[in-house]
Amino acid sequence: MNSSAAGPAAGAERFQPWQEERGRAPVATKIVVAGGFGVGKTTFVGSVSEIEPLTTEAVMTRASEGTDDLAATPEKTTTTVAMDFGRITLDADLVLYLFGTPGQKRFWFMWDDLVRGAIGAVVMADTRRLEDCFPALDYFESCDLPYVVAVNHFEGTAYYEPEDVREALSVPAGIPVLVMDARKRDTVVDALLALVAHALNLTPA
Ligand SMILES: Nc1nc2c(ncn2[C@@H]2O[C@H](COP(=O)(O)OP(=O)(O)O)[C@@H](O)[C@H]2O)c(=O)[nH]1
Ligand SMILES: [Mg+2]
Repeated sequence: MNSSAAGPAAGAERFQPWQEERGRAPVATKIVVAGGFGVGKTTFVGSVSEIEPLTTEAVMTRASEGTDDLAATPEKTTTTVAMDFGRITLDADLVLYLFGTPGQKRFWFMWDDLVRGAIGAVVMADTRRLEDCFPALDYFESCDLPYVVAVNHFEGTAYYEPEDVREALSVPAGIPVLVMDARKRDTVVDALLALVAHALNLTPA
């Protein structure tokens, strides 16, 4: 008979209530995760995604050595060729789809498509090379997309207070700046909650 009736099929426990109850439509939102090469975007999406994150990491070849800046992350041997994609259910009815931007300049043409329909963006920053997130900050300022700045603090590196980072990046007051660790789920969730709250604040009721 139906042998699977005895219990959930393997993997079924990963289904969310909104996936199983007919007639229940979650609010699905799109969020962009941006920042310089090696700042931790793929790690960020991977830490919280409840689906196997779709990532298009490719082993870096000598061909990209001159193109991708490896000075700060010499241990990095893969690179995101196109983008990361993941999903997280924050609340029973709030589902976030995360889209990591490709960091390299040669993929910037994709950004206009990527931000379409997004409610906001997380701009990741590494205090060892803050300037890497300027293009993302400029981009979201210019298209008026709500964003928060998430400093991915690599342990063993100097710690800077959010307000110091705000000043260094000239991030306007009112835009959340927080320090997190892309490998720690709870801090990634905090960054996403800060963005959702910030985006809702900016949306006229
Ligand atoms: N120590 C430490 N390593 C990290 C952290 N976030 C990312 N990494 C590592 O830094 C490298 C670059 O991260 P990745 O997510 O691939 O960066 P991306 O290019 O922005 O997608 C990887 O080897 C990660 O494992 C962090 O918070 N602390
Ligand atoms: Mg990546």
